[in-house]
Amino acid sequence: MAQFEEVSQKSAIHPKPVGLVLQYGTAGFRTNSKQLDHVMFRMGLLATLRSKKTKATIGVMVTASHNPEEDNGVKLVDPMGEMVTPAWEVYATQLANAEQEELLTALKDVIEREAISMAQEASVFVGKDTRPSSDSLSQAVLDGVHALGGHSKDYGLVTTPQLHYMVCCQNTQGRYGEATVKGYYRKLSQAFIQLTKNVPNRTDDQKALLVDGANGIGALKVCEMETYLKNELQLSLFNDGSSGKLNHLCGADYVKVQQRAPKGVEMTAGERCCSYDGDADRIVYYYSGSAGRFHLLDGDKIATLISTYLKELLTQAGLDLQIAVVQTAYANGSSTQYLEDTMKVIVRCTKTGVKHLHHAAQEFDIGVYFEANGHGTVLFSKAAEKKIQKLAQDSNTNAERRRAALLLQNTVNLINQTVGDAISDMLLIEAVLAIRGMTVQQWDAIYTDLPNRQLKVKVADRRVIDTTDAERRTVSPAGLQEAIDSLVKKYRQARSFVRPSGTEDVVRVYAEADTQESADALAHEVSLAVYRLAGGVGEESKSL
Ligand code: G16
Repeated sequence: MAQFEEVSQKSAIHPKPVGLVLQYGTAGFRTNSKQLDHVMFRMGLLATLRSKKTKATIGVMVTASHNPEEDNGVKLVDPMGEMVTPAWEVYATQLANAEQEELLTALKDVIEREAISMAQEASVFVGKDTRPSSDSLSQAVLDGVHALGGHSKDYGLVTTPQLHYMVCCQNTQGRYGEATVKGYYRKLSQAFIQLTKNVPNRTDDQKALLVDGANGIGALKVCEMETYLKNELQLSLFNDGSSGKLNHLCGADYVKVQQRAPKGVEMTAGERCCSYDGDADRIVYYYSGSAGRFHLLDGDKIATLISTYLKELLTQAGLDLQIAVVQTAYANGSSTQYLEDTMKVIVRCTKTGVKHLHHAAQEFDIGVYFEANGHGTVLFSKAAEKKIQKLAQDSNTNAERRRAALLLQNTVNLINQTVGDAISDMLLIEAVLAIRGMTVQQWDAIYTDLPNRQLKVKVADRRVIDTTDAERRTVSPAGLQEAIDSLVKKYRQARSFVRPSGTEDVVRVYAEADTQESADALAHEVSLAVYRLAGGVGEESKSL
């Protein structure tokens, strides 16, 4: 077939280094950008096959998100804007790792196993972040799409959640929104203005927010959006990419892991600040207390704020919809306790990776999911959306119920339900704080985090660590879980777990306890156990 000849010829321009094997990680392939050209070409091929199979548009985002600038990676987006289905992750791995002369066989194998009609048209949307390597790597994706005769739309520089949004808009024939960046700005800003317009006496101070753009794509995009917000939000942007390096000493991951303010953000006591990550799918908030103490409001605090707000509106609207919060093992113990015991909402724990949280959240009328690192969103079932809409349009209902239903309706419109979205989450948080008349300090005071610490350990092969129970316990290497258990017993209110990262070549260690000293000591001791029992290399442990 001519298509296969074309693939053969074009793949020679994107050759695979012999013997290189890459794993499909937490959010796709991710490694040094120099190793990724062939992977990108092949993901272009795979996205085209996935499009033929689903008869829908598929997305490919070139980004390594929170990783350092020299890395890159790829995220695949399924028809409704969600991460690609796990069965196809297996194909992605097979294609990425097939030696040059085996590529066609691997490709034909996918076609056969999925019974794909090659006559079917295909459409792929492509986006990229601001890394220097993203230009040529996204071109490699496009080459892959075209080699199999697929149609492509290159959105160029967009945030990851913007690309997810475009795919969903396209496949819902515009019902979710218009598949353009302007359409995205218009939908979100209109919802934000609707939500905040009736809030009395919002002062300039209340409208002010400091934003750390991580020197990445989020900085560019939030600037573009600002005019649409009509001064209802007054942003001061730092780390806008004009001088600093992507994610270096800034961005959501740095702030969360280091528990300190990013470089370059000039904040005064009590000012609300937030940080995006490198592709703007995560956000964390923070402020400096009166004694100069740094206060972090991470994904857990965001989930609590949003679920409290939604629960209150549901009660006011008299709507009987089940609300649940989905977290991972990284969720601070205090947040889980508050959600279960005080708020009385259902809490679920899944493995790390938004695909797992997203899936679990789909089981409820309203599923709020957030990883502690700030990656998350809210999902509304179709039935829940219909009930909200019906009530919002019902002129016979009483004013209070109707007001609550209208707020819920605009909240649905403000949320990017396809994936975590720093810009959409930021607008939602700002709207909730305004509507509830809350300061960042009041939000922070909802519950007090248990002191915690995250470390990274380098091991020869992180796959030696195998976990169970949503990554809260290890099953291998032998003796590691026992070692963790006995270390945890030494401290009060303590918990610790380890897991291999799916985005970096490290093992992650998490510990929490009643004091910061104890959390630090526990994390350190657990790191040493990992180093000893899981084949540590180089420095024993480090926090970045
Ligand atoms: C990705 C995933 C997140 C995950 C993070 C860290 O985020 O989308 O779900 O929490 O990696 O994963 P790991 O601990 O396995 O390295 P991002 O923002 O880097 O794409």
